[in-house]
Amino acid sequence: GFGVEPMKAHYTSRYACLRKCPLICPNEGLARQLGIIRRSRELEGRDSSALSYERTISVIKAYPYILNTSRLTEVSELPSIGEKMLSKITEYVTYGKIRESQTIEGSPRFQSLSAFTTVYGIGATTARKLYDSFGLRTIEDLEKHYTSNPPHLPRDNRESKINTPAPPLSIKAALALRTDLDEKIPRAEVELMHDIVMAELEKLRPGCLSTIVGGYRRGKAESNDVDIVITHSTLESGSDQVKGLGEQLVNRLYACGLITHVMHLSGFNPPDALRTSHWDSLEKALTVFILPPDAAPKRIHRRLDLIFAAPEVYWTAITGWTGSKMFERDLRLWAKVERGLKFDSSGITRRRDSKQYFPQSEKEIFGILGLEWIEPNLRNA
Ligand code: DCP
Ligand code: MG
Repeated sequence: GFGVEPMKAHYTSRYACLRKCPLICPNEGLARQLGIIRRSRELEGRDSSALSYERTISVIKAYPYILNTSRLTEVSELPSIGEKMLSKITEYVTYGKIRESQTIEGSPRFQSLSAFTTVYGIGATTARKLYDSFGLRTIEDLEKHYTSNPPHLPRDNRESKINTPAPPLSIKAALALRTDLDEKIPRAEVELMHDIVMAELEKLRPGCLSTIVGGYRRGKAESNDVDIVITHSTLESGSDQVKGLGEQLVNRLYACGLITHVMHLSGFNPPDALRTSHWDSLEKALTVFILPPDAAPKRIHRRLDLIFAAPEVYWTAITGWTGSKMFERDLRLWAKVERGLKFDSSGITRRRDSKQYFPQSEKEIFGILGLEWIEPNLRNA
């Protein structure tokens, strides 16, 4: 550490990593309405406006009181809440709804773009192209388009370099899996998937350690995918051992029918549209998983992300993949601006002399960063 007291968390902090943010907040309705505008900005490619909304929503989610007119002055003094955001909040507090959110929700364009981006591999840019240049409006239009025009697919993941026998997820395949991948994963199934993956890994390499991260670790009742960080005490960093373990596990899971597709397998970052958030240099496999026939009455394809880390960076990997995205973004920002440190899932480095830290617990990570420890359940910024 720095010999200084860690900064105390408070809902008025500028940094999401210093705000305790529960899964369900007292102002969910407002957060939801603002979320519609944020989503629309994102779909329209207005990224900086989308980020402003995201920041405001994050601050609202940490605000511990039910908002009403008498609290508007206090809210106007919270970080990230400028005049425009305050007027939307005032509108919500006064009328119980925000006109712009309602207009967006009812707009056919918003509905089409939202539907298109539920297909894995179709990001906002591709969705707009399909809508504007190809005149597509519905998922059925999309199905026709991708069946009749295979050589001209405006795919966001066309650069994927796959080095396993498992097939990549083409837009056509993603369309077929859309209803599956759209279904949320209950916690019990997240745990079952984890146990099945780890049982296979145990046969390959006994004694691996793993943690389920992502929304599951933050307490979400249902997840969109399963994220697992994996290490082994004997893995040497800087060698090809971590990469090798990842490839072996993916090959094995594919061979026994548990993995059906591999969208990405490497320490390099995938093409932009696969993920919009920050990327680290850890080995990762982004896959589609299906439970074995005897494990589930109803088998649904699920998104499964496996992250492989050397033991030194196991805990930074866990912290970096627990999220939320906003919490992670501000963890990096805080470390850089306030502490002269570079934080990401693959480690912590002091900028002035490149000194590296290898914390062995999450509490140690928060200590090095000079932050009060916040439990995963309260990282839903
Ligand atoms: N993450 C990050 N930087 C990376 C990789 C991941 O900040 N290089 C974080 C963001 C997410 C978490 O890791 O909080 C996992 O990403 P998901 O997209 O899976 O999101 P969640 O798990 O939070 O929610 P869900 O999967 O239910 O949508
Ligand atoms: Mg997840």
